[in-house]
Amino acid sequence: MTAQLLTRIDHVGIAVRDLDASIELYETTFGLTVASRETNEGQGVREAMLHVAGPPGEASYVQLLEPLAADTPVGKFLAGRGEGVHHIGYGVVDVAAALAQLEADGVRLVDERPRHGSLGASIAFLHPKSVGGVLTELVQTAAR
Ligand code: V0V
Ligand code: CO
Repeated sequence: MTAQLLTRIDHVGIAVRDLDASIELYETTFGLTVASRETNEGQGVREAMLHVAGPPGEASYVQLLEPLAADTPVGKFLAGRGEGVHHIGYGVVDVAAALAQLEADGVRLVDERPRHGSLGASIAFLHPKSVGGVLTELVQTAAR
């Protein structure tokens, strides 16, 4: 048996064409509140985290992602599939340790090392071809 790596659902990442319009949609439809807005050049996105549940460090969010350019992961996704669910971000205790274990288990990694993510988190992506077609993100939240 494999020890449980995923501790919770941190966020659902949704590819959108217009970040401001999508924030407005989630605010007015569901009453959600924006917890953060960031531009992440390394990931090629402008994004917002809308809080759904839980206290900081254990919270879950909807992450709305607008591409900075066509030739970025979210830009290519929008061109190929249109707006919709782009990835799932799961909480892990230690993202570097999780990557090492998954790589040893033969899972295809997108990121060999953790990257900078929203709200100060350390993140890393697993390739959708290794996870049943789902782009999967590991999230280690910032130490409080
Ligand atoms: C592509 N594919 C996907 C997919 N994107 N499948 C499921 N979900 C997705 N989101 C499939 C695509 O349909 C193709 O399948 C195949 O992968 C190759 O697609 P491609 O368009 O040629 O794309 P690639 O290979 O150039 O790039 C795909 C990967 C890329 C997954 C490697 O999107 C990537 O590096 N993603 C990780 C970074 C990222 O997504 N950043 C934005 C979020 P077929 O047609 O061959 O079957 S940033 C974020 O979440 C942050 C900052 C945060 O949470 O804090
Ligand atoms: Co994400």
